Amino acid sequence: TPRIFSGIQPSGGMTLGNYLGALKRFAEKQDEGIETIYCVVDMHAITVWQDPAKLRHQTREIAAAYLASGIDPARSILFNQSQVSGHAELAWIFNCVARIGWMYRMTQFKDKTAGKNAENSSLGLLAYPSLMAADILLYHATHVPVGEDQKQHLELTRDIAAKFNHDYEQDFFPITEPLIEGAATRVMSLRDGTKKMSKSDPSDASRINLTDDADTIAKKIRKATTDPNPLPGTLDGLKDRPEAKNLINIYAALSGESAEKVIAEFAGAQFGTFKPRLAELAVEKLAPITAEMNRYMQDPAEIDRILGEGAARARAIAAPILARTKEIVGMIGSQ
Ligand code: AQP
Repeated sequence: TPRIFSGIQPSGGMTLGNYLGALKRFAEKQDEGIETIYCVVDMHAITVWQDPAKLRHQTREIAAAYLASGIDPARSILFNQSQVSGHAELAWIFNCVARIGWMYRMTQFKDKTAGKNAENSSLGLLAYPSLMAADILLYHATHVPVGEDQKQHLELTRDIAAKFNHDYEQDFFPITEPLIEGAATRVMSLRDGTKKMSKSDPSDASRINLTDDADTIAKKIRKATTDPNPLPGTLDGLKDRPEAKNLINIYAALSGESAEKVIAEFAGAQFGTFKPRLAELAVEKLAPITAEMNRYMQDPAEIDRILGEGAARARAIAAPILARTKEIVGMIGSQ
């Protein structure tokens, strides 16, 4: 039976990219009646130093974003990663299965160390994909909904599962399938259409945050980098226009229409006409989520209670899988 796992890092506030590429689809999967396990991956966040008070706040904010976008703790498991120690335990075993060279090849590691001395980044940042494999395989998850940017890490999860199964002559870990679908699997920066929209981008103008108010959203879209030409009538005409393509994709994902339909609707329009329409749509779709997030954030104790309860349910699924893994590896245990 299918089981879905996915996570979001509390390394900043949620962006429109996280929402369209991940969160929005998480709720859809839950509503399809599939077993869903969703995590706030705080252990991933500290691969880059986080201020402790901010980390706590951001963890609750990501949990609030999950809840506000329709994740129902009665139907999905919602928890923060560090409360279930099995993630760290399985990650260690995977650190011994995965090869260092696999980690150096990851484009996220290269991007995050670009222009810096990679030798000075944390060992955790390099090993990040091994912990991600543990997150998924600790629950024998079969499907992982993510944005396009995580595709390479998921391939590594499959490689780790396959190597474990091969090294220990077992058919134990499933080979997980990525679920990358929809118009906005890769939302790009509003300042540079070749870079992904990211919560850790130093420029706040590059992204829409789920906590931005209507005026801020409208202003960021108005100021978004674009070329001077009017919109073409077909997707072909967007080929060498990454900024225009990005705004059309965002419109399509928010409205639930196909990008083809959106581009046909705005054929020949100037950005001066299109941008206010996009801003209006973004505000209409995001304002209710922002309001719900704010409502949840009024009661941090309730968020912590939900996370604690989710962690207990996650532990119950993970415990026999972890115990069996250790047994396969040859570790003595009393369970
Ligand atoms: N720009 C994006 N477009 C579509 N999907 C995206 N995701 C992230 N950015 C985009 C998806 O959001 C989920 C959670 O991502 P994450 O928080 O675990 O880390 P990330 O992918 O590294 O996202 P950020 O915002 O860029 O965080 P930082 O800046 O801390 O690295 C994933 O499913 C991801 O695909």
